[in-house]
Amino acid sequence: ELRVPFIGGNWKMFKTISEAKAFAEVFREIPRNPGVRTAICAPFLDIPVLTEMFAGTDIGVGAENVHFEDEGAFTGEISLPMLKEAGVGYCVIGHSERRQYFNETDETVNRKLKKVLSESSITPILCVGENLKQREAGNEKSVVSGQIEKDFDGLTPEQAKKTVIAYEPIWAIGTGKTATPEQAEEMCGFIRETVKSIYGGAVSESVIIQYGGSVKPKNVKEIMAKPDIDGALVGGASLDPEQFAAILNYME
Ligand code: G2H
Repeated sequence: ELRVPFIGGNWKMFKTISEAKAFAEVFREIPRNPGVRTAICAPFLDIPVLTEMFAGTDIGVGAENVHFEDEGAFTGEISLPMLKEAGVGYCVIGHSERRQYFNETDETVNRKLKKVLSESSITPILCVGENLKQREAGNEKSVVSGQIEKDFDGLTPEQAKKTVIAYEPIWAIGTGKTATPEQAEEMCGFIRETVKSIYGGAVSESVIIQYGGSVKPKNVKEIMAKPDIDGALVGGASLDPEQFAAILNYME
């Protein structure tokens, strides 16, 4: 298969170290479909315990953010060398919550993407998506293609290919309002077209595009059946090991 399904968890600001450990103890023992790639993106403090608990398994560990400088007077930030030494395989970049509450812009997202792709083998998970107002005005496509163009600015085709894109309509995040599988597919297909217009078909056909926004065990199968949706980024439902495993085992 050209694109291996990839379903990631995004814990956001949930779980202390001991809670992360308790999750990992249960989660790593649950049988999972080996044909679905997975990773847990977690708060920085939880990363060491997760990499230790998941060593020797096929469960990846990711961060939820990174700074674009190596080091410096940036109180409260975490750099790429720090993530590399911690052994993370993934890093969420540009989540809508960071864009909304922490001043993340397409420019900082672009700098972070370039940094991660040029100086590490960490897989970035780039989040894009429109808000309710933009969708109601019929602007969702121009908003999302604008984000892709700016966030990918200056990336080589090889770098673009390695980037996982998560389409997360902001109006469907943590609201219990899922985009319909048709709406999600339409936008993921449009994202693939946008990538094609910049980098050509070889890149667009191999780039992994996830859908994110209230993905649950009950709706994942229908979402994953869509041809341009290669995976999911799961927030709330990734906090419970049984629920997250049920999502990963959507084919059963
Ligand atoms: C969207 C998603 C995970 P949730 O932010 O990135 O969260 O599944 O809770 O809507």
